[in-house]
Amino acid sequence: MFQASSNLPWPRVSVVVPTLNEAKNLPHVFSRLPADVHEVIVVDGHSVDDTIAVARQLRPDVRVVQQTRRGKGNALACGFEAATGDVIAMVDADGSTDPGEIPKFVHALLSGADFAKGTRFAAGGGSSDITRLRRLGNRMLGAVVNLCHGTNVFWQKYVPVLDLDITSPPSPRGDGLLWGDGFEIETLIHMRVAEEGLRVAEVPSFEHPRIHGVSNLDAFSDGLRVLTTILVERRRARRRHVSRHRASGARTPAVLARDLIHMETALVRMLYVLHSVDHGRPRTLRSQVPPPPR
Ligand SMILES: Nc1nc2c(ncn2[C@@H]2O[C@H](COP(=O)(O)OP(=O)(O)O)[C@@H](O)[C@H]2O)c(=O)[nH]1
Ligand SMILES: [Mg+2]
Repeated sequence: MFQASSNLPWPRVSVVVPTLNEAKNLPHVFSRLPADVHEVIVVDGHSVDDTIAVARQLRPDVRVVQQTRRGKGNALACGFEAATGDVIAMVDADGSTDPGEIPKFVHALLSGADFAKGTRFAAGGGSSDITRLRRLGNRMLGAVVNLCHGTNVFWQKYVPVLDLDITSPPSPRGDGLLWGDGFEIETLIHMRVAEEGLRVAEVPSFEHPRIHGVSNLDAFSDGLRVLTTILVERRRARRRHVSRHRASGARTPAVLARDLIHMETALVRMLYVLHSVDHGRPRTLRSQVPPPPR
C-alpha cells in the first residue's frame, strides 16, 4: 500500500497504557511487550487496586503518570504528552489487545504511513470478544467512520494534530468529563487524523476478551457518545474548513448537514434496538465510578 522506506532506522517506541484497576491483567500485558521498547508509560485513573505497585514490580523502569481528569481519553492524552519516543503505541491494559503486535504497526509506519490503526475485521484479524449483535452494531458504526477500537500506533510528531486538552479543569457538571475524555477518544482521534489528511494504514489485529474484571464501557451510552463524536467532529472539521477558506479568500461551499444528521439519528435508533435485544432496556446513565480522591 505504501512505498517501503526500509532504510529508516527502527524508531524509539513509547507504549502508552491507560489503567483503571488492572493489577491482575498487567502481568499478562507486560509479558507481551516487545523487548526493545523505548519506554512504557502507565497512565493511571486513580486505581483502587495495586495497579501501580504491580506495574513497578513488573517493570522497574515504568513511567507512571497520573491523569489530569477522568476517562480513558484524558488518560491517553496525558500519556501522549509525556511520551519521549519517535512513535507512540496505544495499548489497553485488560489483555484485549496484544502488545506483541506493535512491531507490525511500526512496520506500517516505516512503510510510509503516518498513523497505523488496528482493524478487527480485516483478514488475519478478528475478535472473540463480541457477540454477533455487537459485531453488527460495530459494522454499522464502522461503515460511517471506519471505526476501530484497539491498538493504534503513530508518529509522535503528530500529537499536536490531535489537539487534545489536558490542562483544563474537569467539567463542573455531570461526570466531569470534557469532550474527548471518554471512550469517544479513538473515534475522535481517527476523525482528526483523517481531517488532517494523514496517511492511515489498517493493520489486521486480533481482539481478545478482557482477562480479569469487567469493561468500563457501556455499550449504549458510550455508543451514543461515539455517534455524537462523528457529528461533533464533522462540524469541527467543517468549521475549520470554512475558516481556512476565509483566510485564503476562497468562496465557501455550502454544506448539507441535514442528511448527515438524519443518517446519524437512524444509526442511534438501530444501536438502541440492537442493545435492547442484547441486554434489555438500555441504561442511559454511565455506571457510577467513584470520584478520584481529592
Ligand atoms: N486511566 C484510565 N484508564 C481507563 C479509564 N477507563 C478505562 N481505562 C482503561 O482503558 C482500557 C480500555 O478500557 P475497558 O474498560 O477495557 O473498555 P473496553 O475495552 O472499551 O471495553 C483499559 O486498559 C482500562 O483500564 C479511565 O477512566 N482512566
Ligand atoms: Mg477492554
